[in-house]
Amino acid sequence: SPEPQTSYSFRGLQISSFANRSWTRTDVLGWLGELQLYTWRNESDTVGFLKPWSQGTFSEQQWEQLQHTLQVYRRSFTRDIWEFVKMLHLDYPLEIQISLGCDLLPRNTSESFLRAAFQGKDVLSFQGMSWVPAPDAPPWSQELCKKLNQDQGTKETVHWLLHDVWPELVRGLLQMGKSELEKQVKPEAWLSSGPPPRPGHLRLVCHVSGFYPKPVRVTWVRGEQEEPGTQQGDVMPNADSTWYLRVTLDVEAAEAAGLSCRVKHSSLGDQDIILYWDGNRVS
Ligand code: ELG
Repeated sequence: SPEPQTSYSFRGLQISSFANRSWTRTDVLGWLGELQLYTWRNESDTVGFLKPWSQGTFSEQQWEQLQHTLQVYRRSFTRDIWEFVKMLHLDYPLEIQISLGCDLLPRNTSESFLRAAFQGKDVLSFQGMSWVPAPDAPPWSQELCKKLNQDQGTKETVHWLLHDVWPELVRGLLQMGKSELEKQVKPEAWLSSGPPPRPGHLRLVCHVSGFYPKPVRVTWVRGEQEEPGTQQGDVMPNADSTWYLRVTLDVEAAEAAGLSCRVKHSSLGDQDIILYWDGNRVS
């Protein structure tokens, strides 16, 4: 059955839109696993906390320093892009997406990355101590990296953020947010029939709702045997930050008796939920 989540990945996502020579905005989101912890909208000078523990174990002063670094970065980034666009003769509008991440690994190690996309396609990443063009990136990406690589100070700052600041922030977040991150909520499950796929057939629907965290396994089984043809839906969000999933199976009406829906989720331990299809039900 799905294990309780033991490793968490931090993701920072930057979305920058440049509509023309003067209109631009940059928004940033920060996620730990499936929880959003930060929002930094273009209109705001400061990074917003979405959880009471978003500061992790950083002191007020450490957080101020990090925020200041990010403020300088956002201003400089915008200026940089305006300059690149002139230098490389690129056309507006343009969309730049930057994603950076940090995964804590066993034995106190961590792995980080930063990559950027231009018009939805990878253009460059930060590797070790330098900017590297993405495979298949446009030729100007070489030129861009060469230019970026001349700024030793910025490379050091990026390295420091990726390899020192972020892992330390994430460690503190795991500590301060422990109870929320390890929260377990049991699913409820029920059966219904959907619109018959064709005459003489039934569509059995197994609904599973209200569970947390997201990983779940729902199958239609006959005895212990998993039924082929099970259709997994997408896991959908409920409004109360739990999840919902439906799993359907089309069968000949005569075959429906003896089928059951089995739900495995970390909150249930080994006690899977098993719901039996009632062959006599009126659908
Ligand atoms: N440097 C000021 O990413 C995602 C976190 C990056 C944090 C970088 C922080 C460093 C910084 O803000 C800018 O540098 C000057 O001041 C520094 C001290 O504050 C140092 O003294 C430094 O030596 C000095 O030059 C600097 O202007 C930097 O270039 C800002 C943007 C860096 C950056 N660029 C970037 C561009 C990243 C990904 C992709 C792209 C281009 C995408 C495609 C374009 C068409």
